[in-house]
Amino acid sequence: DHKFWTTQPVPQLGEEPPTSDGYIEPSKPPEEVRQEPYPLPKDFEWSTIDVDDPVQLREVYELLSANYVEDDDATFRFLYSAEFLQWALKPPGYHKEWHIGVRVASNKKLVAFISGVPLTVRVRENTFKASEVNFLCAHKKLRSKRLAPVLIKEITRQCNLKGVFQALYTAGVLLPTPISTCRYYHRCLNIKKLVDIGFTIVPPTMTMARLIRLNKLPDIPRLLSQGLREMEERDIPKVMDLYATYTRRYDMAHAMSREEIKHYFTSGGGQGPRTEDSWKIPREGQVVWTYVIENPTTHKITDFFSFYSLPSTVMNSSQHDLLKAAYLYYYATDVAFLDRSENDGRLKRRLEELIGDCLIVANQAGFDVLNALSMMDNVQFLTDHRFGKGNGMLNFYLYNWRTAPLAGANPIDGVPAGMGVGIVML
Ligand code: YNC
Ligand code: MG
Repeated sequence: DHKFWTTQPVPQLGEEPPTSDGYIEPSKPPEEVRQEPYPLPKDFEWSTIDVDDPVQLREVYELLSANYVEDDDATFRFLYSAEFLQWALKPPGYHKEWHIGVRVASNKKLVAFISGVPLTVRVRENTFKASEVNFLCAHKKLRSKRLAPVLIKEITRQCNLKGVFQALYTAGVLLPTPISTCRYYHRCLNIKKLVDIGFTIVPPTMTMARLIRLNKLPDIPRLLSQGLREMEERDIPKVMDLYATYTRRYDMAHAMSREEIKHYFTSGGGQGPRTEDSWKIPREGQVVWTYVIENPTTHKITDFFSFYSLPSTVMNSSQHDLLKAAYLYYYATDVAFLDRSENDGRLKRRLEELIGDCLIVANQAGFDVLNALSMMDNVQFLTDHRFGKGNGMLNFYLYNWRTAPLAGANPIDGVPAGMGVGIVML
């Protein structure tokens, strides 16, 4: 029984799916929102984190690197870089009040964190402002002390003070009540290393050499001749249009402004001037990688794809400390805008071409694996591109918003290719 979650404006487990969409609790005017921070256990104090201060950013980085999300077997732990945290926590319109820390009063050590960033989200036919809540973390020594509910209530209060009453979040744990549950898939790139660290195995009916051969990728992207190159600032208006049109196909999408397109696709550490063949140069500290296809004759941007870098600490290998993982981010293609009759398999083929090049680029850049979830249109290419089904699941949640579960997205479980979740959470 969820002592905390039963008190919150979320659909409770086992409730009938709603017949119409809408809020659970009405919004309040700012003066009716609680004005004082929620009380913390004695010996702890609230601390707004200034992520522009390298010292404070470092403190968040260190808290997360030792205490954030691990896989079920405690072999890997997410290692978000300081550059990544800057990028994720400071999108256009961010509020520093939504970067909330908890410190030990006596020595000021940072022991817990939660964050929100603003976004405009569309869920089916409703579009509203919301907060994307992420990086909830309590130090390992402070677990099971009911600190998480206090952090969640405080971030809710801070969102409410800015007039935001809805939120979006993901978690591996099952809470009341997911709008969708996606599975992680993994495309192995560096087979030898992934076997060494126990990320994957050589199946009993195979040899290492054969496994490597089966997963071998070309050195050069196939779509170079069709105009593949890294995205540049001048592409922003065209990518924005393509993104907006393509994401209409999903039940839930992030309505991105021009500034957000710029931020999420062309900023983050390591961004720099592009040269003709810069796709093959891995840049230190780069967080997000975006490629467009510019038709050489019409100069239209017909497609794009992107991925971000999120390594994990390898906790029990004598040979390797770091799993270099790339995660598939957003993509779009104008093939989707064709009539259904004209389209007829062309979308699937185009997505396979795009993701094929995404794999080549990620491999050339030195990533060990490309991860993707069973969301967006991913089910159309996961199997053919040799993504393996992972153990991890990710639940998607909305706070203070009712909607029926989003279309399923797991072909392996016999559900048709989903047009459900269209938002990638970092
Ligand atoms: C979780 N991940 O169920 P009940 S994901 C939400 N998200 O409450 P305690 C969680 N709730 O069931 P611990 C949760 N994990 O009794 C636990 N809970 O009603 C609930 N791990 O609190 C749990 N990061 O403090 C229970 O638990 C209550 O000491 C128990 O702390 C939890 O960022 C945690 O996985 C996660 O650092 C801090 O385990 C700790 O275990 C930890 O006794 C490793 O809490 C890192 C980790 C979570 C990653 C994420 C999204 C968070 C979303 C939070 C919900 C936001 C709602 C919207 C707010 C804004 C609204 C507006 C406007
Ligand atoms: Mg606790």
